[in-house]
Amino acid sequence: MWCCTMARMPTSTKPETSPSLAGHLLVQCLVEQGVTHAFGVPGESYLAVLDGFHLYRERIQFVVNRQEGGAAFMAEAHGKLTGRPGVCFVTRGPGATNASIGVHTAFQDSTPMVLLVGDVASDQRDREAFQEMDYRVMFGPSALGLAKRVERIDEAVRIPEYIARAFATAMNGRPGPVVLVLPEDMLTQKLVADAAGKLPQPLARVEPVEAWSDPGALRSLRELLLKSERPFVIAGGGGWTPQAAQALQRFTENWRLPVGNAFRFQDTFDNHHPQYAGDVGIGINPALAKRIKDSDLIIAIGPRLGEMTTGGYTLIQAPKATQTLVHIHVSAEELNRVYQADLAIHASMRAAARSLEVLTAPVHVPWEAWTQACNADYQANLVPSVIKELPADNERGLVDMPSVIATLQKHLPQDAVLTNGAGNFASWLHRFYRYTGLASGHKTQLAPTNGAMGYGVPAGIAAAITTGRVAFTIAGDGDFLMNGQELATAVQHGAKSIILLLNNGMYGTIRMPQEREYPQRVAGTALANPDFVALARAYGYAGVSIRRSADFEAELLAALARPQGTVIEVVLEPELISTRGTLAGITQSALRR
Ligand SMILES: Cc1ncc(C[n+]2csc(CCOP(=O)(O)OP(=O)(O)O)c2C)c(N)n1
Ligand SMILES: [Mg+2]
Repeated sequence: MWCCTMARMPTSTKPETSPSLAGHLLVQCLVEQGVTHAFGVPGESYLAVLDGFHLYRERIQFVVNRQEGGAAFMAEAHGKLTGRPGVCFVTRGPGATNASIGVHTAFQDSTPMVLLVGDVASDQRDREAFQEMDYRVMFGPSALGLAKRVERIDEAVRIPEYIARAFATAMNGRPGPVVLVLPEDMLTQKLVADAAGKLPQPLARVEPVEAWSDPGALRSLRELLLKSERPFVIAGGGGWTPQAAQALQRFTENWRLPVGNAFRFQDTFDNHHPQYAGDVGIGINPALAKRIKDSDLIIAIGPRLGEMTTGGYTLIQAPKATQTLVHIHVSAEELNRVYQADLAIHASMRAAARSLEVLTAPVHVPWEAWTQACNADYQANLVPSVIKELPADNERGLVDMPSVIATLQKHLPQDAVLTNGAGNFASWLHRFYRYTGLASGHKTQLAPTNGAMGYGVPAGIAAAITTGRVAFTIAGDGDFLMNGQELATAVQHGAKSIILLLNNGMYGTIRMPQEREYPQRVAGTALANPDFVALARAYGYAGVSIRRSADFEAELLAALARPQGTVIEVVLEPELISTRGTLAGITQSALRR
């Protein structure tokens, strides 16, 4: 299993006293699974676990958050970064409900995660005791659910079994979240030695199980490729490692295939590669959308082929694509669920990529020009659209966002982690930033495929805490305030992130279709914002505000150089609603209808 470089890897291995409570054993089991950081908000329901964190403080850090939504997002981001389950602790009812957004994100994004919930004592159960709720009903597994599995640990002696199962379940097949419920009285049980005088011991670290591609199916894939004229690879989904991404690259190079990255898996395949075709997501390059429609063979390696990656199931029609469809996925349940594929291959990404890279390619393929044209479309889309209605940077706010992204590209280190939540502000990054592929050794994008607002700020902080790499977040004014309180978490833990906050005074993503459907009838989308610079400073971040794109470079360099985090507020011209047009343009075409 691969892992990130741990910035503050604890050193000593032995606790100063031995574990004596169930809560201690639980933390000991997490340490055995290789967990170095757990995120959470405390509750009186799991004080014995907190005591376990104290006992094992040299080996595992409990990162205390300010809201469980932020904590769950940080754990999810940690899972995305490392490929191992991110761990989050919350208390019952209110804590668990707050954390649910991170569980949903881990589910839709196929990220391994374990949420542990301190619960009411067993002798109070089923009376609607204080903050009691039914976690199986709330998080209960289903095809459209929140968690892969929900279990309760009733006996201290079985903690090692439940933790090992939770880690295996979170990583096996399609990765996802597991919820473990911890009754308060179970956590305070004294550990009892067995007849041989031995205390319960953690089970060994679990590794995800590989699913190998069927050799017959690979032969069929080769035949489909040899019959194709315009093949197209879509890569993405969970479960990738740098080695698997390298093997994917060799496969696509051997066969000269164009590759698009699925929605918010933009770092699966290197964006600088001459066969890269662009990201298959929201605000897709129209030329790329046409390529996908025109292709005669789609090989989806890893992604679920969700609504955002398929242009609302139009680029690839559900349930039966007009193109020949090969779907390679790590979960048997996902295959032939939404799409009836012409060829479905059940394999983990590591195994699939290793099988694909040894699939013998012919010396010449007929689609060389097609692949080059796909890349040319991508390159052309990097050239900013001319938005005629806008003057140069004006007194109302900055307009040259493409130059801001170009400055980022120039100065961020190659392994910087870029994070974002949900909103039109992210489209600048999605369209213009060129992510380094996972093949170079690092995951560089943390972004929610479930479109959860408020993800970017905690994800950036989690990346800083756990990797020590440069963490850069782009946020909207709406998005930032959903989890801005986690700046306090960053400061408390000595973590630094750089946040570019695009302030357009509105929930622009909603205002855009509002203007299209109900022109000039603004309701519920305008925002009166706080002083973001003062707010950042109050938390202990540096705060600056700019109105001209020319001022961004100096502020970015200053932010990279300073020891603490920085919020760079960009006062954005509200007309600049997307990378391709203005609000006024939308109003005019709506009124003409
Ligand atoms: C948790 C959550 N709540 C609501 C939404 C719906 N939503 C998507 S984008 C958006 C507005 C984003 O506003 P802002 O962050 O200011 O970015 P902008 O669109 O202005 O660029 C809203 C309300 C969501 N995706 N997630
Ligand atoms: Mg906004």
